[in-house]
Amino acid sequence: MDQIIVEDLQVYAYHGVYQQENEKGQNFYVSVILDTDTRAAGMEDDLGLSTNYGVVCRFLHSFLTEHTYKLIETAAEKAAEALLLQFPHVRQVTMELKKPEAPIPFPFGSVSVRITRGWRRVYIACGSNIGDRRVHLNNAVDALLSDKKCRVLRVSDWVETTPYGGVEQADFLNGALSIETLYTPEELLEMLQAVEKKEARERKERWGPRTLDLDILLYEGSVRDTKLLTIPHRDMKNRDFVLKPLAQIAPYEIHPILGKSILELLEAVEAEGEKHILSED
Ligand code: A4P
Ligand code: MG
Repeated sequence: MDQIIVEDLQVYAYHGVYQQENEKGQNFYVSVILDTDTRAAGMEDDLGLSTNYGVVCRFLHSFLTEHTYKLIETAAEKAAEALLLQFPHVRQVTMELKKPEAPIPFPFGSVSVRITRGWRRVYIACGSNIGDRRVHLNNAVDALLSDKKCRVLRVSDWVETTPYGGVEQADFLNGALSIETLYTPEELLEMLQAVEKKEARERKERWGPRTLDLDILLYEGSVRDTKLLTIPHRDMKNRDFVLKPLAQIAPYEIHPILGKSILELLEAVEAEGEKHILSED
């Protein structure tokens, strides 16, 4: 991806653990690498199609002087997030915040933190089989739409499906969404669980009935398997009710472990897997 780079913008600010630093202040130097597509602006010679680096510098300068944090880690974290929320064409930012006058009792060049943060593409499965299922699913979409750290890109049609997993229960309404998010996978899981909770989800029985289930299917090519999270979703390849809506919004997305597209996985389950789809919305 193209980059716009600012090096060592000087900002007199008040970040520090010591009270004296917060009162007297000192010089900080901030560098940013903005990942953003500059092609259209470059071809048209039109600043309106790009991200104005002058405005970025003014924004960073104001942000770092108007807020005071103990740690440069926090100052960088908050400034990077504010920048990503403020400038819609910036997909990722690498920020280095230097503190050359840091209170270190030895001669040194500078001390700094460097972090990379950005919008990550995520696919989410949603399902409901209690109450007004359509309302629960729509409320989930609305919750994501109103969260500033998420941008909803696409929402599939809802599909009516028979229960999978052997528990006798009512039919489901299922769907899939694509979003871009600033949340890490763990933060996103926590946020989705809060949305489930708001829809009065009770966790009783594994694979049992639920007002709303929100599962992370894919998180920007990431693979992880911890006690809390398995990404990609452990069982997605066996579920037509996940793959069918997902194929509608992301047919050529590649499963990072199986190395197959969502469309290929759907075709495989349609050919020889369990069939749970009753009708499309
Ligand atoms: N967890 C691990 N990985 C993930 C992930 N990628 N996304 C952990 C979300 N959560 C993940 O989930 C249990 C724990 O899984 C979470 O605390 C999280 O740390 P849960 O939602 O609390 O419990 P659950 O719903 O009983 O388990 P799970 O795994 O979500 O159930 P499934 O496998 O989704 O099955 N039939 C049809 N037709 N349509 C359905 O939507 N859904 C289920 C639920 C069964 N049959 C169905 C459907
Ligand atoms: Mg779940």
